[in-house]
Amino acid sequence: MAGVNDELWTALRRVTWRLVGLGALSGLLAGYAALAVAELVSAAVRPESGPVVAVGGAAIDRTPSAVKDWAIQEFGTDDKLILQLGILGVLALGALALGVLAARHRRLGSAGVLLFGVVGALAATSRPDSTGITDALPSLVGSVAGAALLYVLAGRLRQRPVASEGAAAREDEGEAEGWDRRGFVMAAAAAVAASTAAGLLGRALNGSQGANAVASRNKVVLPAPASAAAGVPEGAQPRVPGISSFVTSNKAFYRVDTALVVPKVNAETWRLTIHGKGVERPMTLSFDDLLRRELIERDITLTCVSNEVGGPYIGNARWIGVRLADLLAESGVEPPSRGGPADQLVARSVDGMTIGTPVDDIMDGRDAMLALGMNGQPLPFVHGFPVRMLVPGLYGYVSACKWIRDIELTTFDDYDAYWVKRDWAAKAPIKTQSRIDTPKPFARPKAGTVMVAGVAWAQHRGIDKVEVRVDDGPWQRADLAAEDTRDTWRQWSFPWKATSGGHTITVRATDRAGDTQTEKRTRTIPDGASGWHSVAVTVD
Ligand SMILES: Nc1nc2c(c(=O)[nH]1)N[C@H]1C(S)=C(S)[C@@H](COP(=O)(O)O)O[C@H]1N2
Ligand SMILES: [Mo]
Repeated sequence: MAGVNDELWTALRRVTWRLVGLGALSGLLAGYAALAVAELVSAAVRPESGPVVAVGGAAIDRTPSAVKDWAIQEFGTDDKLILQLGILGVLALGALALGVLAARHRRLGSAGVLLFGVVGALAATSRPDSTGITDALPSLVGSVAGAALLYVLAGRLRQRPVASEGAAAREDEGEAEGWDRRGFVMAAAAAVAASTAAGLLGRALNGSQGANAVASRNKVVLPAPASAAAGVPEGAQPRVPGISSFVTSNKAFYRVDTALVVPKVNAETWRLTIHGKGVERPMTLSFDDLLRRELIERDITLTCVSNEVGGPYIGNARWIGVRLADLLAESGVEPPSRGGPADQLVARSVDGMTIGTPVDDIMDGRDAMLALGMNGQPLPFVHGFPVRMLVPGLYGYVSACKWIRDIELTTFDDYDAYWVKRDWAAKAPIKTQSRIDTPKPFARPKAGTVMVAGVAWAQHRGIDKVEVRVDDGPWQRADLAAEDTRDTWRQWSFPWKATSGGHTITVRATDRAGDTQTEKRTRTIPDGASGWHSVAVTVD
C-alpha cells in the first residue's frame, strides 16, 4: 500500500509543479508578449501611449501632491525610474498569478490579461496629452496578444487521456504524463522570438521618431541676440571652494517635470498658437518665425516650488529668446491693469502640461520670454526643446512651460492649470531664500578661518543683504558678491573664525524691498517653502 501511495504522491507533485511552475512561466511569457506588442503598436500611435508610460503618467496625475513632493525629495529625478520599475514589478507579479490561474482555468487566466489591457487603455486615454481613443490601442492589442498566448500555452499544460494518444507520441516524456510538452516548448519558443522581434522593432521605430527631432536640433543655429546680456560682472563668483557656480551648466541644471518619456519635438514641424480672450489677431508661429524675430539674451535664475529650504532645485542660465510681451502686444492683448479681459495666460505643452501665469506679470516690463537657447545651445530636450517659457520672479510651475505648443489667454476664474487642480497656489512669486553651500552638513573643518558661502535669491526683486549667525550669536553681515541682475541669484561668503566644538550656522537674506526671510518654516505646498537654512558642523 505504501508503494502505491508514494507513486501517487510523486505523480501529484509532478502535476502541481507543472501547473504552478510552467503556469507561472506561461504568465510571464504572456506579459512579455503583451508589452512587446504594445511597444510595436505604440510606435504606430504615439510613443507616450505605451502601457507602462501611460499607467505611470496616470499615476503621476493622480498622486496626491504630498506624496509626489515626498517622491521628488526622496528620489529626485530618479523618481520616474523608480515609478516605472514599480509598475513593471506589479505587472510581473500579476502575470505570474494569472499564469498559475490559467493553468487550471484557462479562460479565466486569459481574461485576466485582458483586464490589465483595459486598465492600460483607460490610463492612456485619461492622460491630459491624450490625442484620442487611438491611445487605447497599444494596451488593448498587446493584451489580446498576451491573452491569446496564455490560452495556447495553458492548453499545452492540460491533462490529456493518455490512452487516446498514439504510440509514437508516447516517446515524448510529457505526452507520457498526459500533456503536450513538445507543443508547449515550441509555442513558448516561437512566442519569445516573435515578441522580441516585435519589441525591438517597436523600440527602433519609436527611436527613429526621436531621430527627426534630434536632427532638427542639430541643425539649429542660434542668431546673435539683438539685445545681448551684459557680461556676468567680475566678482559675481567668489573663489570659495564648494560654492555653487554662478552659471549652472546645462548638464548640472536641475530637472523637474511629469514627463516619463522626454518629448522629442521636431522643430521643423513644431508650431505655437496664440489665441483666446482679448486676442485680436491670433497667431501661429513656426520655430523659424521665432528665430527671425528680435532676440534677447538674459541671465535668469529658475527655481522650483518643490525646493525645500536648503534644497537643490534652483539653477541659473543664460537664455536666448523672444520677448513674450511683444508677441502678446502684437496680437492685440492688453494686460488687465490696462483693461484687458484676460488675467491669466495658460501655456500648454506637447505632453499635456498646463501652466498658468498672470498676464500682468508677463507684460510689466520684465524679461518674460519664449526661450530657444540655454547657455549658448539650443534648449536640451529635457529642458524643453524647441521652445519653453520663462518669467523671471515666478516659480517654474507657474511660468516655465517646457515643450510649449499653445498659449491661451483666459482668466483665473475660468481655468485652473495642472498643479492648481492639485492644490498648489494659482499665483506663486518666488520667495526670498538663501542657502549655505559650504561647509556641508556634518563637515569637520579645522579651527581657524572657515569660509562659509552660498547663494541667495529673490528673483526680480534682488538681494540686498545676507546675514550669518553662528549658534545663538548675533547676525553678522556676509560679503555679497557682485550682482548680475535682480533676476539672478547672488553668491555670498563669510569668513568665520571657527572655534573647536559643535556649531550650527544659519543664514538669512533680505531682498531689495527690505523684507527679511521669515524664520517660520513652511512646507513647499502650496506656494513654496519658507524658513532659514542651517548647517551643523563639528570644528576640530
Ligand atoms: N511641459 C512641462 N513643463 C514644465 C514642467 C512639466 O512638468 N512639464 N514642470 C515645471 C516645473 S515644476 C519647473 S520647476 C520647471 C523646471 O524646469 P527645468 O526642468 O528645465 O529645470 O519646468 C516647468 N515646466
Ligand atoms: Mo517646479
